[in-house]
Amino acid sequence: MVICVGENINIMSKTIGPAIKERRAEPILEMAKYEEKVGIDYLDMNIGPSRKTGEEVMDWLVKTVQGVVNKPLALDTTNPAAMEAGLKVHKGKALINSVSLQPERLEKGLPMVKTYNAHVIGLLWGKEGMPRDANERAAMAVDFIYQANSMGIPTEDIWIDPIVSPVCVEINQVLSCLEFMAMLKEIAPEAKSIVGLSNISNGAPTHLRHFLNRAYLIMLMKYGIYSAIVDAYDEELLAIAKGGMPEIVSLVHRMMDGEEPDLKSLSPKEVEYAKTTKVLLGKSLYSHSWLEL
Ligand code: THG
Repeated sequence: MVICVGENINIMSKTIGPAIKERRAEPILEMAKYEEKVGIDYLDMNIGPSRKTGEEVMDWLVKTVQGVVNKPLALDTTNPAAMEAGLKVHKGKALINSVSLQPERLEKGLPMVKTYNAHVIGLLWGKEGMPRDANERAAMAVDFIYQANSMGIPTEDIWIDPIVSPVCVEINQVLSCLEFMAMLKEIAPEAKSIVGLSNISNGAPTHLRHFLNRAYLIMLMKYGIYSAIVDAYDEELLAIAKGGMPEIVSLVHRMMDGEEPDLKSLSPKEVEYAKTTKVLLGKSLYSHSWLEL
């Protein structure tokens, strides 16, 4: 079972963005109720940097959504004042999305985690930006956990995010996140983990994105991923996250162990997963037409 954080309420969405700006609750509530209905565990409230009106927006959004759905929220903003405004009105234990390893982020973020007794996503983004490989991710995770623990934040409340990048940009980063997931279990077994799953398919043709998202989730599951920020409208993805489709999961995991299945012996759905897994393992080169090759 993978804990699912619904990504759909975000400022970049064509329907939700304007609704947030105009404080129109209806489209947001419709989406929130849908996310709850399909079994989403946390709803991400992504308002972006929202420099000017962040506090007002987050206060309104948290109250509005928790007025109709009985779920904890992930407060997704880089504006610390907006974060705090959301935490003040949130019911239950919130998930702070996120605190990075940049010194000024840690300084403002960690005290809030403590004050509001929240969960926190530890985003592995440091002074020099994004980590380059699994070892840098491991070192940053240890650093984050150490600094949070020193503030009295228990490791169980820390959700480490290795920062997934698009497969069409950098296959080495795709592999490095997988490798890091295996390492995290050794370094800090009590820590939780999370990824922004849809990042993997950013830049891919829209109708093909879910193939990449689903296969990558299965791959991360091999290393015990705890949670993922996901598209709540992808039914097949949610089924996988909740323990369904065991044959497909087994096929992908066997391929990760080196098995090379004969595509002619597979069902059409299995072929989709097998081809996508080969791309995500770096064994075939990504191109927008990878499923047709
Ligand atoms: N880690 C953490 N938080 C995150 C991310 C992460 N928050 C933001 C993002 N990454 C996860 N959320 C999304 C939300 C939407 C999309 C991708 C990731 C997305 N949306 C479509 C698009 O932009 O084309 C559709 C937008 C729409 O709804 O119209 O791809 O990595 N901690």
